[in-house]
Amino acid sequence: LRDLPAEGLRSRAAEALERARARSTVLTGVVDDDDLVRQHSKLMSPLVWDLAHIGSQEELWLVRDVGGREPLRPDIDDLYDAFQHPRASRPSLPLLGPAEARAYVAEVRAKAFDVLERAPMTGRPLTEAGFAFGMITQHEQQHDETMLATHQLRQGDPVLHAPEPPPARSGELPGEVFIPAGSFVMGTSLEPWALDNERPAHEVEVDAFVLDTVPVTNGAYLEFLESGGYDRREWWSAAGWEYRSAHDITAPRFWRRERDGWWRVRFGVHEPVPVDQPVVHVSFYEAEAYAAWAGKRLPTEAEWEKAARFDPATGESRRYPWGNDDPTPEHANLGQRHLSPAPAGAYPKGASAFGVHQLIGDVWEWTSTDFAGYPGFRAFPYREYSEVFFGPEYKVLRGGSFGTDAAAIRGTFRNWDYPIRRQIFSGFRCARDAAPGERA
Ligand code: AVJ
Ligand code: FE
Repeated sequence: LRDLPAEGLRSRAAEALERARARSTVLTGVVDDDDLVRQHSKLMSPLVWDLAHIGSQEELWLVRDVGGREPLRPDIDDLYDAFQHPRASRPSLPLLGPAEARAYVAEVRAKAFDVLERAPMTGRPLTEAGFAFGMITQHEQQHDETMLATHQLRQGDPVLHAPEPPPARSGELPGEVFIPAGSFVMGTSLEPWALDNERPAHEVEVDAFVLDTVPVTNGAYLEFLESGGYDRREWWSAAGWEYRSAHDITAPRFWRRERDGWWRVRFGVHEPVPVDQPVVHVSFYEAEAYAAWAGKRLPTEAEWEKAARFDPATGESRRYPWGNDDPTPEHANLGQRHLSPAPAGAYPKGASAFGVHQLIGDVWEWTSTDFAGYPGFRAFPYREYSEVFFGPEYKVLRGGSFGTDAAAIRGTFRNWDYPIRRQIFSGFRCARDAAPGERA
């Protein structure tokens, strides 16, 4: 991307923006207006808020800032400022209705494309290599994933459809992979559309450790559950036990015990829990309890990124587990191409240099690390993207889910959430310290 001429950057940006809009259009087009304005969960905004908020951010950054154009709707800036109104209160705001919201985002998009045709692709940090366009594309895709999570919370018949994910293709994989001690380069200073919290590249020392080859599957998780894992205090942290008890958490979100075993509801489809798929919709606290039960722990964020990016043959960190090429459907389960995680082992071509599978796509993976800035962090272009969330109350998640678009994920990408959250497409894999003298 860095070496592309301005025209190449413009067409990349245009394609990425169009793809995001096609997805937003599906997510807000398959339900009726009633559904768009309804709040499906206190944790989520009405879909119509996300839609106009997407347009509002695009107006702020592309039309006004990059383009220097006149505001279209300065009167609605506050309504769609996520910091002025918590999600729970958004349905009672005088929001744009569905038709108005659609007209607004279309009008903003037409202006943004006009700006894109003329904007220099260098000269100031915001436009360097088309950054602002990449940032707004990722913002729309992030809200698309949020809207997909809202769809999962919605009651009623299925409205989204997609082919089944591919089957496992790897045969028997080793359960764990050994990662030798040594430093590696974490984060990036080069990736042009990387967001502020992924920067700068910096060297990190990591002790030898062992990481699960694949994310924890429903089948493995069921063993924890069936062995009374949710009722055994010893597996839980103090905060985790308090959360589990206060909310009577007894299984992953959307699971139900029936006469013949465990079933789940997935985008309106009622189905037996598929044992070979990674577990999804678990909180950090459940992940932590499972890991303790398994005699393991969650990986740190640095361990996760080293396993994903470090190539011991060259000593370099790659953009993705499989190398530097952008993701294809052969590499990872991304982009809502399927409406569930794929079975463990379904993406052999996506394995990392160390042989760790499915680090990108399928499920977001909880790490044990609190969200914080890297050494030398500088908020860009606004403190409210990352910096205001730094601190011990948020845990980092890595790797993206089946609902994350390729434009919004890479080996350095960092997500974060409260440890109690599980309406997101969150799963995990376990790690452990290497035993003295161990070498897998
Ligand atoms: C990075 C997913 C935590 O959705 O809260 C969207 C992304 N920031 N609009 C979120 C984001 C501003 C953010 N996460
Ligand atoms: Fe946003």
